Amino acid sequence: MAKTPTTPAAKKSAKTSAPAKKASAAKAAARNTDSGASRPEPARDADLAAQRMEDVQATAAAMPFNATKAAEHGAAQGLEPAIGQLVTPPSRLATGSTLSESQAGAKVGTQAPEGRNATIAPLDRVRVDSSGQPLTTNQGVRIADNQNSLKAGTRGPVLLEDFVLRDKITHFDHERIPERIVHARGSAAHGYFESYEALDELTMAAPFKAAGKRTPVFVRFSTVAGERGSKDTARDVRGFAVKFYTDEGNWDLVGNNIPVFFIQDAMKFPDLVHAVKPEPHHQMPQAASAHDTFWDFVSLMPESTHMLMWVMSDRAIPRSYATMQGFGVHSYRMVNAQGESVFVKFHWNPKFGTHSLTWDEAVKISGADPDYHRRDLWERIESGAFPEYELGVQVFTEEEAARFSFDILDATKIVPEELVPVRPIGRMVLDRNPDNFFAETEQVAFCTANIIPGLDFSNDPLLAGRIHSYVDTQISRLGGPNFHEIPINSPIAPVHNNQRDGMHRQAIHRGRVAYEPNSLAGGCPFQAGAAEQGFSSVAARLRAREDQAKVRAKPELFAEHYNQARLFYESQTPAEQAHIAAAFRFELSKVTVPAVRERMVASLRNASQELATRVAAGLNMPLPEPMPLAIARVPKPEVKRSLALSLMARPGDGSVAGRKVVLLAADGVLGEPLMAVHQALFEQGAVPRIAAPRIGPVQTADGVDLQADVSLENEPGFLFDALVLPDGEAGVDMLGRNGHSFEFVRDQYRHCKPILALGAGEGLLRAAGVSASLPSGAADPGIVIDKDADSGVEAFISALARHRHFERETDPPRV
Ligand code: HDE
Repeated sequence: MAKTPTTPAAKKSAKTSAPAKKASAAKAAARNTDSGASRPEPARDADLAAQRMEDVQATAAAMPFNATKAAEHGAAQGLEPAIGQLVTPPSRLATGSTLSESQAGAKVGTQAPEGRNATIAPLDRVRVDSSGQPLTTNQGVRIADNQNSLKAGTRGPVLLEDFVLRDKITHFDHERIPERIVHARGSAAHGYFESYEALDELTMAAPFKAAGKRTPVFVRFSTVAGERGSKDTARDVRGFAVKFYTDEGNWDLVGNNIPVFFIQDAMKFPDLVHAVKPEPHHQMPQAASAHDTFWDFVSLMPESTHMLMWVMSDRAIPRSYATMQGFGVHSYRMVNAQGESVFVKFHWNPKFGTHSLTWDEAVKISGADPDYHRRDLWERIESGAFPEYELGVQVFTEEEAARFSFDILDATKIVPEELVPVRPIGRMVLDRNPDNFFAETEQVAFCTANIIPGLDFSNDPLLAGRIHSYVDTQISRLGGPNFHEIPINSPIAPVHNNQRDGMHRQAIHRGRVAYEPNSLAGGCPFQAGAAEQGFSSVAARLRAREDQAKVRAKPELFAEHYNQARLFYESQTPAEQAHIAAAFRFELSKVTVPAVRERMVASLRNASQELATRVAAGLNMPLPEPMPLAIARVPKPEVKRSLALSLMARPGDGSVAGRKVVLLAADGVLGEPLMAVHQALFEQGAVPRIAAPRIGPVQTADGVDLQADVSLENEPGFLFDALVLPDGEAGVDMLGRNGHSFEFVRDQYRHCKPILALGAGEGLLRAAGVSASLPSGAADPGIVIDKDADSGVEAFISALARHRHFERETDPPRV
């Protein structure tokens, strides 16, 4: 029973009106976090809590039932998913986490601008510049003394309370993260992709929506087998991974510089990697396939033969990341707005041409400069010789694919360009180096699963394994599931979902709703459906020729292992074929078990009798019987020779931009002609460097001011693309008394690179035992002798543009 009010305050309240009582009841109720009235009373006035309660009720009530539930069922919905149900709340109060978000502060700000996720946006939001700033701890406390730890007396023990020391050392102790399982060694750059045209008929993918449209990219190049600190010039496949930050989400095209792979099914990937990595008992050799376990494995896996041809070719020792091709490897799909799809294979073709090293050169470089490719990429970008690649696609239909003599789901096969030409669709320019290697290059996480509307996968079983593997591996490498929020990985497209928590979460989600369907957030974030360009998988799939039962087996055509290995070998120039034979000879000679060697040569017989014979002769062993084939009836290949497969098919745009040329000097050389060559090279975008016995001033015979920026010992000659020998008797004489000079000349010669000899400099050629004539007796086009030291530079620059002069090559080398 209600008591009669007795106090004056109680008496006053008893006199207030009924609506006022209701309002205050509603206001009081609105201040609780549990249990609400069965029907909340409206109490709108200036009371925020009550307003929120009312607006929440209105938002939820606008969704009396799940109106899209019915549309979740049936095949038709799978093709055209419905858009999620959403209502607009009467105010933002309804969806906020807290009424106190209006309390502004220097740290908290106020509230998230509507519909915004601040963890995406240009990287400027996380760049740090410390100019003019005092040193602080990670908590922002200024550090008075960064030299001494806190001690009890100058000679006393260090105190545990020294949080400044502990802040510094603790962070340092955890600076390293696990390296990538494969592709640990890499280098990366920012740039953009520019579409040549709108590709509406093929795809609705964002980067291809209009001619000239630019999409930011981050590209990481890598070797596969070596550890993070291993040499760049190992014989290995190179990773070519491109992250497109499109306005419809991130698309990662995670490819290699070789268009095929060793294996056909993800099930074999750990075996392959265990076989090629350093042998587990003694952890040798580093970054090399020339050892027993690799050749044991691949000789038992004849499907790897095609890939082996590429890996034993000069493709596996590129001159620069800027001079190698890239490939998506698998067949992918492009899908247009009408839902029609075609198969595509992606190709990146370098503007500067495809140039490689020679093996002897690669081995020497790995000692003198293990960062050779990393340095080259960095220096090219710093000097404006931006690496550029044209993107092309081979487009073919499901019906065409069904008629090919090989299976397009088999990653050990290419689609020859003679069968399906490459259509250029855009270009990519790498024009900005990262600010910080760790934050960007090391923390970038590529994933084949990152695709966007307009693209889709094929049923390639190798690709399927990759779609799983890449995200999975980052969870331990980058320490949890929120690596997509690390700035280099975050998209520029908006990110809104109900995923929450996990290690190192950055986003602070506003509101209490983290599920869908919901009515309390007005249904947001809502299912995009087909109408809002949500990603839908292509319904059409290559129909399996067998029945649809679950099965662990390969399609029949996967059993054909040699047609394309043969195609590759027979499409090479004689010099390239000789390099392939020499590489097999070298690698197999490193094997300690003769049976493995024999097995590999037996397999090679099926690809090329001629190659197998050469390799066997090189290993001083009899030719073994050919390995039995895994297929009963070998399909006839459509193409027997494909010029596109030779490195020589892409000499480049004729420029010498980014090429490094060394000009030898010593006291007594003539400075004038040397500097004329220097200037001509520099004007063409090449990078000339003056090398002398010691760095610093060179006393030239003609008084020209010359400074050596390289010494003969600190940058050996094989690091350069070309060599210039100076004029001036006294200087040449001095160089002739320095053994390093001969190494410069001999290495340049042996590696088939151009040499320009100015005037008396010709004497150094002779002294080093180098002939200006080819073995055939004709003049060597890569050796320019400029007797008067005034006219040879043009011929030299065009010899440099050609890169290598294999006409002079002999096996074994003459010099
Ligand atoms: Fe990878 N690969 N891979 N791979 N791969 C990785 O992912 C994997 C394959 C390639 O610069 C890992 O983030 C499986 C083919 C590149 O960060 C890992 C299979 C091709 C990069 C992984 C393959 C590639 C990787 C290691 C067989 C060429 C470096 C760290 C099913 C088309 C990306 C990481 C970068 C890296 C798995 C085969 C290219 C372990 C399971 C084929 C360029 O997830």
